[in-house]
Amino acid sequence: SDLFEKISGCLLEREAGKIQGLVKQALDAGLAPKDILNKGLLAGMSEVGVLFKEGELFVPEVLLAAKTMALGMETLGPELKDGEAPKKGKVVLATVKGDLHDIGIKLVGLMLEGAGYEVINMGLDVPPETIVKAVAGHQPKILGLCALLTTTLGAMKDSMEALREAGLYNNVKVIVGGAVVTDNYAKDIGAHYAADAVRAVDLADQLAG
Ligand code: B1M
Repeated sequence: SDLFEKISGCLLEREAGKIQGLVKQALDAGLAPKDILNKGLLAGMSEVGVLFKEGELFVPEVLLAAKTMALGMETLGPELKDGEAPKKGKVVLATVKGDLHDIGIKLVGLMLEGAGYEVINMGLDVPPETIVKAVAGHQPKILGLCALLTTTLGAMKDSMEALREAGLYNNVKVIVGGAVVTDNYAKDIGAHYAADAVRAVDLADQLAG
């Protein structure tokens, strides 16, 4: 459908005012929410990433693209949930200290909610001590951590160490993800790795079950 192209184009052009109308149009046209996400929003964001890397887009433009993406996800979010999912327990999510990328973790949160988890998203740039407090306070089954920068991987490890020091490591299963995270890195720091939001839900189901 050319609506997918219009949606990804809207992200590239950073037309924040138009995205919600387009997503709604796609939903009304009967397109599957998952396709709207993958072929529209995520396809657009990945092109933005390429242009950013090549130096053709700059931070303020990418921020606007991210804002556009967030608005699109707001409209799409309720449609990604399948109404009567069973209640599966709590998940605490955070993007680690120093890292200002929060679109991926929001997406992971949406999918987990859709699958029946109660999601507490602590947002971005969350220091280890705040993560520890959230785990102690909410006692979630799962803690999900996200890092998108090579320079913030260390903060992910620090968060795991803080969890151990607080004696909470054995109380919660930790899932980590984000562009720079690998399966090996996850193992090194004592966590489980999910490559994308769909796999994060599968893994949560395995670990929480
Ligand atoms: Co930044 N940025 N950025 N950026 N940015 C990247 C990550 C980068 C790869 C771009 C590039 O160079 N090609 C690069 C990192 C390189 C590296 O370190 N290896 C980069 C850089 C360098 C930077 C700055 C340093 C740029 C600068 O200032 N010079 C700066 C750092 C700021 C900081 O964090 N301290 C910066 C800033 C920004 C913005 C603020 C402008 C903006 C973020 C806005 C926001 O999030 N609110 C931004 C964006 C948007 C991007 C790109 C273009 C897109 C990221 C995104 O939202 N993707 C990105 C390029 C790229 O990734 N190709 C880039 C869509 C999202 C759905 O995907 O987050 O990967 P993602 O999530 C995926 C999976 O990773 C996984 O599931 C999701 C999909 O299913 N996943 C998990 C994520 N979290 C998970 C957790 C899980 C499981 C799976 O379990 C808990």
